[in-house]
Amino acid sequence: MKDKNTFYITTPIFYPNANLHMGHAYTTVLSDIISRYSKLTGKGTYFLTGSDENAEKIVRAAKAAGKDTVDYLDEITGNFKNLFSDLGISYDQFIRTSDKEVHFPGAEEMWRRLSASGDIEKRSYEGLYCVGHESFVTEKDLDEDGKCPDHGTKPEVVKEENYFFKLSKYTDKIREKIESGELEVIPQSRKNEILSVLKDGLEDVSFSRPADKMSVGIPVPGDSTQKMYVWCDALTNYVSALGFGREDDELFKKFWPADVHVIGKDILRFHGAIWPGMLLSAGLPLPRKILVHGFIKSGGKKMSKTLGNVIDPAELVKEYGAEAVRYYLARHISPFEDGDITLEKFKEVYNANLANGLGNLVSRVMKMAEKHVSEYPNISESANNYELSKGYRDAMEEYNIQKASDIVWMRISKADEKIQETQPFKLVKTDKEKAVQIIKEMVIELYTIGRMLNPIMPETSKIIKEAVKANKKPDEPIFPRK
Ligand code: ME8
Repeated sequence: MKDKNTFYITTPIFYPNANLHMGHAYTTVLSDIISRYSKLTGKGTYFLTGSDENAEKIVRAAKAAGKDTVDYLDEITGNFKNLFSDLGISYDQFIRTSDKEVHFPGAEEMWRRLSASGDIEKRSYEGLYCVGHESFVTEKDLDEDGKCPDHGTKPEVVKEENYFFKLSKYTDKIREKIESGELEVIPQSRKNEILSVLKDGLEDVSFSRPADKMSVGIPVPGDSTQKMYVWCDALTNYVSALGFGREDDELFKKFWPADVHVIGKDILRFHGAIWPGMLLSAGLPLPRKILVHGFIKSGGKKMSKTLGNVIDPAELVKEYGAEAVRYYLARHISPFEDGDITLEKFKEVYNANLANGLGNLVSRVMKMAEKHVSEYPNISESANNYELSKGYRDAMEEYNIQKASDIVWMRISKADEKIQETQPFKLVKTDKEKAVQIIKEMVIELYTIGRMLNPIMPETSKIIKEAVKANKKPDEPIFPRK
């Protein structure tokens, strides 16, 4: 039985057919903030991310790059990890679904369970397969030229023998779980969306492909002529990473079910329908929540190489630093709706809210403290008691990172206003005692701001707390003007 004081959070496993872009960075930073917050509240927290490697599109991308698939995968997943490290992502595990020791046993065990429940059946199938989506599509999903509107390519006509997963029989149960909130889909608009899919009834899904047509993939247990459909094995990563299907399954016992799967709106159907269906069939508990965020655009348009509006998170980190990128994603993108980023907007908010707002406050307050206060104020902080303002905690617990960040910046502006109003740097000449008292209060407020920033901007939080403890202004501006 899972302990209440544990917390398991996941991101989607990303396809390593190209480097990660701003959208992937968003999902991961959002999850990292939630995970860090959970750790600060004293919960035993496990944060999983990784890469989805048994997909046909990866083999094609490797070919196009003139590289061997394994080398290509190592290179791209290496880039993923470098970006995560640059962004200060503190994951506990990075799962690679090509890992035969970590992932395969769980995927095989899942298959065996679905099969034992009588939910796997061989059928002959004819359909349209979009490699971009790694999914069968129907005519109504295509544009007037018969192309996939998301990928601009014609799907392949596939006629073959497949194993099917009898998802249709779970429609009602899944709907019940989502309606009752036992499986919570956040926000409400996404809950409505998945409920309307469920209302139409779910169709059975093709869950395998002939092995000779697939260069990668996990062989179907008991039938080596077939390989598992990539989404069947990909979704299972959330349990295989914890040891499901292996002997060393302590993490699985400790952390499953997931407290929250963080995903983008593009993969809601997989997580809100197929995954719960698989878990019900396998006799496993369902995740508690699915947090579905929107898409990030640039200047109101989808980021695309042709439009030249793609923003590379690695480049942005190089220019402004990870903390600034985390700031932007936390405060200027809603976790529940589509968001937007342009280089102009980034620079503008960087200068206004980091160079001026926060950076300026830190140097003003610490300059006064260094000069006029002889010892740093007595600040107590217990690690397991993340007692900060209720509004902030509620926002964090609702995963409303944007609101939590707004609350921090509201305090930053209030602190600025207080300095303007009380002018302790002048008051010190006429009423030293009062001035010192105000400066001490400002230092304590700065420390609280530093603590609130911990999950959002961990390095900045550390710098602020250290400055307060040393009673010293940081040598360099934390956020130099750009
Ligand atoms: O779908 N804005 O992987 P993927 C915000 N391997 N987020 C975005 C985004 C954008 N413009 N574009 C992508 C897959 N994302 C599967 C997942 S999980 C068992 C398997 C984010 O590499 C968002 O989280 O295509 C989206 O759901 C995910 O990247 C898709 O990543």
